[in-house]
Amino acid sequence: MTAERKVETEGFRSLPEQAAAVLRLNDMGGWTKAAPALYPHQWSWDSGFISIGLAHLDSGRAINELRTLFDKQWDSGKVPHIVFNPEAPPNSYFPGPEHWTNTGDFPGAPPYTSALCQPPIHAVGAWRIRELALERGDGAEIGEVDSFLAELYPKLLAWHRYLLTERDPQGSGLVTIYHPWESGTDNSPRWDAAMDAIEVGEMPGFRRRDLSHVEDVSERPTDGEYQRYIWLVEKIKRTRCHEEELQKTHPFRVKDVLMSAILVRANEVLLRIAEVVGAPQSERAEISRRAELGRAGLELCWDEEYGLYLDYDVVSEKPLRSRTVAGFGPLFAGGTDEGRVRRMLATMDSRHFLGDERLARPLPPSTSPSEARFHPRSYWRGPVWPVVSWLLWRSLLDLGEKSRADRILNESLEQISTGGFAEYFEPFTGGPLGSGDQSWTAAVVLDWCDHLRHTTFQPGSLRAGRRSES
Ligand code: 2M8
Repeated sequence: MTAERKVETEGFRSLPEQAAAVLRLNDMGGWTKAAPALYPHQWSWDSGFISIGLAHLDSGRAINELRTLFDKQWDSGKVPHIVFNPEAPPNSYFPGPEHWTNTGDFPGAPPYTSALCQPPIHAVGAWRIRELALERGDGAEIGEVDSFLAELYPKLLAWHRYLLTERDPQGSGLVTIYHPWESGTDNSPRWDAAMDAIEVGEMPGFRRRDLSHVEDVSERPTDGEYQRYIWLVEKIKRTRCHEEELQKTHPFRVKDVLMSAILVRANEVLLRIAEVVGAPQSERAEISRRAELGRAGLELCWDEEYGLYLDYDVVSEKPLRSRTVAGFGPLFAGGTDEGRVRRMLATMDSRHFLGDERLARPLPPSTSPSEARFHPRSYWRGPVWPVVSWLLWRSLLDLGEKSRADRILNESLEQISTGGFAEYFEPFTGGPLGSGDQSWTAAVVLDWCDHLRHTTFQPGSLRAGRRSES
């Protein structure tokens, strides 16, 4: 990284430095490994968040993070969920490029990419790069960012179009995913009912590579889950990722509320980018329509009993009933009616989430501890993920829920000060889990610390009162 900027904050003085060091550690020149060993490639939504972190340090490098990813965009507009590093040691990650486009079986796909995708946070990252450049007020930097936005805009448009055409033949405004890996919340109970219904057929044997990178295998998905993950990969490969066929026959087709909500916000941001780059009115109208359609689709996923939004299983034609943090996703989209926002906040405060007395800190667990398949150490089945806390923090700030937002920021920074830049944290002990030095954890810390510099909020001041608030 070049010409790194320093971000100073009062209460968590050394955190920005440490966060920058994590991003430096994982920096591969024009892109960033998601984590030093467990994830030795470029992941799509990780890079979106990483661009937000880098925007605080070096906007040129932040630009390159997104540029490298979008260089590998498929002809269809899809942004692959992994861009593989051709120089990574063979077998350092499973399934690697030899299972995906390097087989030559996927039309319109660059080599060294996977055939899946992930939530479209990229426009949000690109816009953050611009916001920070504007704040600094350096004309040359702003010019560089704006010409990058002009380069990125058609790619973002193609990406968002893909998600609401190929991935939404129903025209519902909601994105269909083909694999839990596309949601980014891999083994969340969100997917249990849909995954339980899948019968695994004949396929070549495989060896997992992830388990050697964690202290305790209960922190990762089970072998049974991996069997299904790899079976779904196999099914996608057998169609050569033919979207129409997948939309008819694939055994896992789910409307993902979190991904769809992120897309709504990404479309709102894309509209602003369209204005900056002077895009035609017809495209602006198309983007607005898509954001509106997304909002309308999300409202149909509301569950009155849970006070949350639920994913929808296209195969069984049923909502997927589980209490997970993804159910708050529409807060990130914004524009939800006031009554439903109040209900969601009540759900967040209830014993199902922050009101659970066993929590070490009032931070949202990925899965409600009251869910039957909750597990405090297992990946997306319970642990607290800083990157998800950032999504909620951002949503709460936009809603004007400042004290709730401040509390998430403060508790998250305290947790990371103590436990390091972990991938996720045990909700009852607060201990770090998964990979250390996780890039997106560092990225959101940089954004939080920068926010602290601009507010009157005193870090640490909310801690004493937290029990009575929850
Ligand atoms: C995790 O997912 C990958 C598969 O894509 C894995 O478990 O190997 C998820 O946490 C996902 O959200 C994240 O993007 C990725 C890299 O951090 O790791």
